[in-house]
Amino acid sequence: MKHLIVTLLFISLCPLSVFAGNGHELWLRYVGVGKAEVSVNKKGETLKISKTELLNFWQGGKVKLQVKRSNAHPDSYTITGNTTSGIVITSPSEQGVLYGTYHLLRLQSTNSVDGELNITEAPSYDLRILNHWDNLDRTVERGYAGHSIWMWDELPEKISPRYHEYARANASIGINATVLNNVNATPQVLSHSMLEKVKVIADELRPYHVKVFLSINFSSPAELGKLPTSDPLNKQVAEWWQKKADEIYKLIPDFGGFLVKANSEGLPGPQDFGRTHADGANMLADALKPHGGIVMWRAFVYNPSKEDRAKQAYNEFMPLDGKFRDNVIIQVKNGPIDFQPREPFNPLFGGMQKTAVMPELQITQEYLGFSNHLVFLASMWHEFLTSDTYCSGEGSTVAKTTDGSLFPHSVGSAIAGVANIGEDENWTGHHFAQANWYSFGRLAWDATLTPDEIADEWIRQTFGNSEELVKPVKKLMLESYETLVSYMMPLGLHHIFAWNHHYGPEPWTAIEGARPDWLPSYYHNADSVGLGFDRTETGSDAVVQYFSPLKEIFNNISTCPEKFILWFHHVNWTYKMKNGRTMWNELCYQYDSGVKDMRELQKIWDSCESYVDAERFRQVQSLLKIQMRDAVWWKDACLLYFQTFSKMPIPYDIERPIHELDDLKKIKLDLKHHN
Ligand code: BDP
Repeated sequence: MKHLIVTLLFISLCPLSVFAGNGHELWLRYVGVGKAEVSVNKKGETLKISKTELLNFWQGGKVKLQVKRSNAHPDSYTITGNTTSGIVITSPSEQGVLYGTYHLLRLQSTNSVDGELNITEAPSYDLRILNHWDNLDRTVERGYAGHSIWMWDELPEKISPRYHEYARANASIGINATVLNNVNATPQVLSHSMLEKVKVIADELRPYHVKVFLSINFSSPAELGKLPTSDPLNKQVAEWWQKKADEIYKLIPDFGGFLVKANSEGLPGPQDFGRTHADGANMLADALKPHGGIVMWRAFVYNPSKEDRAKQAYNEFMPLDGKFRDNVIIQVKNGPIDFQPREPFNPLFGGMQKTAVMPELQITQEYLGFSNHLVFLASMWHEFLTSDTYCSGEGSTVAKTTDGSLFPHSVGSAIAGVANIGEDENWTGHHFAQANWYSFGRLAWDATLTPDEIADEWIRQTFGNSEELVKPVKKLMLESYETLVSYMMPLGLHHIFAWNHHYGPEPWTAIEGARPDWLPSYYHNADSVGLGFDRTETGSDAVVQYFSPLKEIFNNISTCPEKFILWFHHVNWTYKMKNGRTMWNELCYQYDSGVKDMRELQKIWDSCESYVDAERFRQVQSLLKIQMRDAVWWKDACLLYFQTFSKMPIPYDIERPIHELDDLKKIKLDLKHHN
């Protein structure tokens, strides 16, 4: 009984802790009632939010919030003072004060409010944007957390409380924009009735300074406007877009602009009319320009052709460098193929210098175990952002080529993340997938943060500050990415999934008449000699797209980093790796270490049982079992299949396969569940 009373008391004191176990509060699990006195120097919706958050949750005394004009970045802020004499948050803008407010609350939640504060922060990227791949029927392409949070059927009349919660979560990590709908966009999204719904969402997100964008379909003038063509150089077409832009901005004065997937995977685009990507992007940019909107034009283009798929985006876009309007940004996926577990960076980073380029990361785990696998993506993104392109000598990291430091563009800098958010109670399906949403926001704000720093603050806010918990969970998170790469696609292997889903291993898939570049053998090239894609000078010559000395480093099998060796080389089964093993043996040991490390990660999580609420503990525990089984499945499938080419034994000191290849080949996933 005593226990019950204490619990009830606790719950009534901490309204946000009622759902302690379901994860709905994300990292915003502020406990206790605020004891603050908060003053503001201005009126404003956003400032009011800052004030309320602090009144509700800040335990440390006086806080002064001030918007003060300056030449600093509009989103920047300073936090000074201490809990005795009071704290001052200053920014040139209301949103900057809001970011400072969440920073202060983060310090509180992570037990880091210490002595005199003297913090100055400014974002790495101006535009920190989520891309939802949400369809208007509320299905989510590559979404693994339930249906879309956008309730189009109920809008504009009914407003889900989720919009406001979503805006708050994003603002708390500095995300300041969102594309509401799928890049595979239907023209209907621009119909007037849809725009009225979009307006309501925009109104809900605005106080948190989250700007709304839409993905558009390039054929909209013909399909929605009933024009005879959607040719970007046709006057009527350009006028149609201008009118559409006027209509949008009348409803949403601060609308951000368009995201465009054109001439990609069967979608329409300017090339249907013999025009270039620049013609298409510029026409849209001209329509948005008077309203201050921008175009994010995607470089994810490839066609079945003799040319290596990894080279195609670069070949298509490099000749257009400098030909885009100043309110166009080219949105480029981190790797040259497609969000694989590990890819080298796309050479358009550093390559395109006269046009603004923004990275597109995939937060949703399309190729990394959906919402079943625990993988901390800050590790992958850190590797990507700190990769040296050498485009302006040593130290020209991908981050520097895109954040405006090497190539400033008037449109500003931007970074996008494909959202992993759905209507699941915990937003992301897996509790640890919340950490990937969190990491995207934090890295977009500060691209120099390390995975260790991000994991540390996320764990403390999400699970608590006990060192007995923080230490092991951090280890689990920091090792998860390498573990996944090892059991799925080590040494630079890529795209060895079935062609119609991206979950389990199917390196053997052969479908008559299928596009070769959608089949695994296109990528792994297993034969009696070896394994891997020859992208050297004497192969597809993809290496030529990189700057020296990287080009030479990748081109030479003895200097190519082994994590990419099968990406750039067709390697003999008996090739001697740096550790003296044959390539075949190393492949086996890599898969085996993935499986072994997974077993360790399971143990680590179990050891945390007494520090985590039962609900979250059990859910993660049961997903780790699935992940463990999947790891063995990947290892057995890939080793047994590649062994039919290498004809070499699996080293005797590693775990024996527990499946038969023929049985594995019979597994056909229920796509309704997985896709
Ligand atoms: C691929 C996805 C597909 C997306 C496409 C894209 O499988 O669903 O539409 O990328 O990014 O990875 O456009």
